[in-house]
Amino acid sequence: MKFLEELGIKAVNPGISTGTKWMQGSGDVASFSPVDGLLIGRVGMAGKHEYEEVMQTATRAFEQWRTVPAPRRGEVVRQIGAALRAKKQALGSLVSYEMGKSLQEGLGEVQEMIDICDFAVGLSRQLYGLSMHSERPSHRMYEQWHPLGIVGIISAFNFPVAVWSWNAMLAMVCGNVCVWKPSEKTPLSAIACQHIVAEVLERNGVPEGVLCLINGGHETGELLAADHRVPLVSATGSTRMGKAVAVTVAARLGRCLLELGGNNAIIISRDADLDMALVGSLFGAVGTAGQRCTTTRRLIIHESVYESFKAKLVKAYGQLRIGNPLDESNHVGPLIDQAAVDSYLGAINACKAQGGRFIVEGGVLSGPGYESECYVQPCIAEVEQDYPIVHTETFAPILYLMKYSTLEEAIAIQNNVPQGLSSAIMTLNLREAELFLSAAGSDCGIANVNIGTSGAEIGGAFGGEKETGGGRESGSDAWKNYMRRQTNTINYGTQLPLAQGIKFDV
Ligand code: UN1
Repeated sequence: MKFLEELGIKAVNPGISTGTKWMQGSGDVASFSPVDGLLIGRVGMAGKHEYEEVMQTATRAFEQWRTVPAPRRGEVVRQIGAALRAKKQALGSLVSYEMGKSLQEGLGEVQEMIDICDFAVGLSRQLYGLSMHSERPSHRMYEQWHPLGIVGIISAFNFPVAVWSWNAMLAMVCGNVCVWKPSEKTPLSAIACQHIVAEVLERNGVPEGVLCLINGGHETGELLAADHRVPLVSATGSTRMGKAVAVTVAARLGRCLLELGGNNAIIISRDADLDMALVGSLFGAVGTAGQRCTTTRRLIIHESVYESFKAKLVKAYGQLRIGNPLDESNHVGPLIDQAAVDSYLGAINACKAQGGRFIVEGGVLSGPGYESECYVQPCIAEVEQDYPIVHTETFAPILYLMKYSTLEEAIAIQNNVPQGLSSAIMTLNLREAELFLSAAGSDCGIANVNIGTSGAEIGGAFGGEKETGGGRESGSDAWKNYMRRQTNTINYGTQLPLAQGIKFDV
């Protein structure tokens, strides 16, 4: 395939890099495409030796990189953005082929990378601290932000490149160095990114160790979490993984930035524009084959519009085209692998056992075009809010419908799950919208009005509460997570008065 060549992907690829230099690594992992089931390439995996080599190189690189002025660091990120623009089509195609999302979404993911580069470049001339008024004469007090050191980035298969860039581009302008452990399910997309940035690093004489890539198994993630040389571990993935990382990092009082599971709902009010609600629900539920952490998993629908909206939804599901995501006429691609198909089937069975009624049946698709056996039918079940399955995140296109009569009840249902990432209300009623956004409303990190739950812009802080982990990445002031705050008090007078008026004369 032409895009593989353009991105420097070979049949066998070294899996570890400190920037421009590569190490093969010991064993290897094979990356199969869920699109057609074919082997795309093999990738070397890090053992303890390569891990140590990377950490030592990164430690040395930090000593230099932290002294480079932030706008200079921003200039390197600007060039990374330009390199990504040039490779957008190829990288978007690889993401689509290796992960299985539609080409439009693959390209959209690369666009998020480009956008965060632009954002980080602007930030590189800001990173503002505050100044305060000292209570003492001839004193000045302010705060400034310094880089942390090595930032460990653990990313998931569903956004195999964008989530890395949200972390790495911010961390980099802040003066940190990064060690990225991508998902074992999408190692080639990560390698392609590393090739793209390597050229920029080389051209700018950026020290080896500033942007490192370390393909490895879960033990590599465990090493990062336990390593006292890594002051911040930013991890995206399941709540189970996040809890394990959090415990290990907390035991050494390191910092974590967690972006974990979601169980996102849209409330569809009787005052909703139902056509708009349909578009938001449909893309939210079946886009990326239900494998976004922001995927719409629950619809909480007002009883007066329940039947009419259900009919619209069922009709729209009937028109979905499921197939090769690189073919732009298809809406839904495959799940990532067999394990994902198994958990999809498991959730459907559990839902039925708990009393769920499927109004659009699920199932695994077979026949020409579906040889990888990873293509599934997006499905819809009518449920009660207290079914255990409705409180679980299944990374697949299964949508649960529930009915409500008062908005307070709908908000309670929406909040009554362990996860707290994204939420939305579809309404043209101002009172409803404002109640939903108020302190008595949604308990999620993201709450939208007349927009679905997925597809957040990079300019906002991205992340959620409760079992979603509490972290915020990407826009707004998320950069502060990648820096340490220092409070400075300077005395330019001839006396040394103590704070709080304390006298200490001898
Ligand atoms: C994720 O699924 O891990 O809001 C990230 C969205 C995307 C990011 C999702 N911008 O759906």
